[in-house]
Amino acid sequence: MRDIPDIAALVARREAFKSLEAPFYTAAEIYDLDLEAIFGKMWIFVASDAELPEPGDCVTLSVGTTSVLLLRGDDEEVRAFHNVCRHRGAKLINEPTATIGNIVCRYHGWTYNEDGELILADHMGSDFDKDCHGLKTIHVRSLAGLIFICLAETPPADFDEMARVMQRYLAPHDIANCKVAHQSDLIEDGNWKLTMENNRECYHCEGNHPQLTVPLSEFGFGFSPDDMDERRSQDVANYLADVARNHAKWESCGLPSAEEEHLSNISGFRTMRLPLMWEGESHTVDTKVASKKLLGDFTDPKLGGLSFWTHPNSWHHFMSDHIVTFSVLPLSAGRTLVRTTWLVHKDAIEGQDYTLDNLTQVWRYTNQQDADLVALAQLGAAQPAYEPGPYSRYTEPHVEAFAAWYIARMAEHLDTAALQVAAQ
Ligand code: 3BY
Ligand code: FES
Ligand code: FE
Repeated sequence: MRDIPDIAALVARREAFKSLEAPFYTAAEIYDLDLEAIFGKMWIFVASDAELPEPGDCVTLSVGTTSVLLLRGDDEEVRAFHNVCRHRGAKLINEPTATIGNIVCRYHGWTYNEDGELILADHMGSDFDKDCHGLKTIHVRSLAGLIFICLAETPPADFDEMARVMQRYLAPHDIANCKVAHQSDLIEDGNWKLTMENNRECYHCEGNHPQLTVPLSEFGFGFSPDDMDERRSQDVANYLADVARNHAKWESCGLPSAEEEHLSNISGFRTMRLPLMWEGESHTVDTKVASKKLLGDFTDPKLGGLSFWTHPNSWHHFMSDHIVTFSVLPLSAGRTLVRTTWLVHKDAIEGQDYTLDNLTQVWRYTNQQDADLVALAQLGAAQPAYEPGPYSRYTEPHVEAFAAWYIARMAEHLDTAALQVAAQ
């Protein structure tokens, strides 16, 4: 057994542009702290509006040890509650999805309305105060139909900045008029940070994702200047000219496309719209749209791919015909849930406008390939020979942005925790 040095010391001595020390990936103590410092404090992407389209629709999910209940009310707003009865604590909704009127606890029938107020509790006597026993609420925000929650009492205020920038990028894809075509839960045998790090680079793409049309330029070009022979320089120049042409075209029809990078914000994020490889229309194996019913008011299938990445746990790809959202939720130090959801226009008919196989193929394959890579990284991090290795400045700048962001949040959390102890 290796000793785990003091977590504060590990945080303080992290070297920039190197992967993290092993305990960050393997130690149960750091996993517990991640749940407190990151998943307990930051805005976490958990679902989209399309997953609970009607009043009464519920989605439940676990963020670490916390079970969260999302419920759409009669006013169409989504509310989030701790999924725990205020009587003797039974879990209220035990299914991943449900459609309900009020929230009724199965144990002794305590009943809560859509605002979480306790409205019925038999046999509690006339002096019992229902008002003190409402469900505990959780902060929730919808960003153009992407639902984020924050378990902290006071959530990071800079969500507003992300919402302000992203609203106009996402709105044209009209999530409100999408439905879920398919959702998959993949459990990766790796720490959640390895899942995120893997997602923030495409250094591994050429060798591992043969069917992926995501352009390398989303992640930086992936070439160091020393690797740029004449053919590559020409390819990059042609690609940049193509990007400029497409951006001008898309912007002129109301589709924001320019890169926005705010990865050192507390609610850190990045977005850009890029042409797909091979003159593609969508993330499909033949690169054509997967669904004949285009989203929103779109008439042109060739709108590239708008990608949106958020710290600490999500990424999304928006095409002309479908949207794919990814939510990363930690299960233990060495296990992580990646929930992928494919959205199509709500009027698209399966078998007629799209087939599930064609719609999901690229990301089914790619996710499995990424899961295999994450598992290898986890196996390596647990070995005695592992030591933090160097990130490429050219292909892994966003991996560094994620790691630096994570370390900064941990440092803040440990500082606050130390101050709280000192004040006691
Ligand atoms: O999984 C992703 O979204 C990224 C893009 C390509 C592969 N992967 C690192
Ligand atoms: Fe819910 Fe008793 S635990 S009603
Ligand atoms: Fe990948």
